[in-house]
Amino acid sequence: MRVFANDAHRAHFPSGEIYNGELVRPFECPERWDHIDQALTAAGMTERLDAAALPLDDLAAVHDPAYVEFLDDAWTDWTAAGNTGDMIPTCFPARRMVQRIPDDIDGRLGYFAFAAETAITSGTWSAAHAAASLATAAARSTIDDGAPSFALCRPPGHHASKDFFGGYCFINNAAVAATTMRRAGAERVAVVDVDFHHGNGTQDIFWNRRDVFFGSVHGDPAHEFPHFSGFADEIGDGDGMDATCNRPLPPGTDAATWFAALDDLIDRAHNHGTEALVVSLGVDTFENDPISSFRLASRDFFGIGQRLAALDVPTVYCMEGGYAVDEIGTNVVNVLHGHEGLTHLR
Ligand code: 7XA
Ligand code: ZN
Repeated sequence: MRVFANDAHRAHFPSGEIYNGELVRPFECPERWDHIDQALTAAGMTERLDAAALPLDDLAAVHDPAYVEFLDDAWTDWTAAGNTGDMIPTCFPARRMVQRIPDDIDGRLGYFAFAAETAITSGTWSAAHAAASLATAAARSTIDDGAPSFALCRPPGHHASKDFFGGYCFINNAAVAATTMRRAGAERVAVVDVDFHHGNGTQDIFWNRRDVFFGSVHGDPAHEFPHFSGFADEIGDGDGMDATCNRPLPPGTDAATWFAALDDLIDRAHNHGTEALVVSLGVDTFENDPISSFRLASRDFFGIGQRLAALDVPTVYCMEGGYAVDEIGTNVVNVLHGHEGLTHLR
């Protein structure tokens, strides 16, 4: 497994996250990356491949240019307005309000956000841009020779939509990887999202597209974040009708039920004619994850990689969520080992 990773992610670490009515240390923290990095090394995956900075114009296939420009300028505009703390959105364009980009930076912050737990800091844009660059490089290398890759993206990406951020995500790394694979010649690409949370951003980006299948197994939005996306009756629209497949599952779901849903998604991806695969790899389905409620054990993560490898197409894994920091590395390595047919238990 080729690993694409660099230290650029460290520039992004907000000082707090609003969680259950309190300002807490963010669950999405740099130590997550460190533990994955260490586990990869311990498992013999010692090489780290870097990526050239992705030209901003290349993001236009995934994100609205006005949104990219907002992210690029956000910290400068925020501090120019006299602010010194992190950028936390607090005012959003809800139903029947005017959907117009405000002049004021506080207004623009709410316009381009969908949730308030995710703050922007001085280094957020450079880290998010670097993560998308890693996803691009991983996708290119995998399309070039067919060998699987893992992009150790931080911040994650699957909640980032065409024009809004939230859920710890700013640029949709998986969508950028899928677009790279399409441009490199794969006629049909699938994004399979195994994170505990629904990948609302990826779904939105490919909603009307037939060439990119999106399948997700996740916590039922009736109970779980992102609350307003990921229901089973969301199936795409227009040319993309039936190219989106959601399998929401209830809190407490066990491994057997979860894997039955994953098998279903993989069948759907296969029947869609998938020639290349992007995996939104969240490991917050783990039984001890602090903000999620599924019950996969560490040994179960092998089965994810094994099943996805059975699709037998060029595959790139993009890191998404997972907050049980002590076990995150083992769980990620188990997926990657499963993909490579290595099944010894860790
Ligand atoms: O996959 N997405 C995540 O892991 C982030 C979920 C953010 C939840 C915030 C709930 N207050
Ligand atoms: Zn998640």
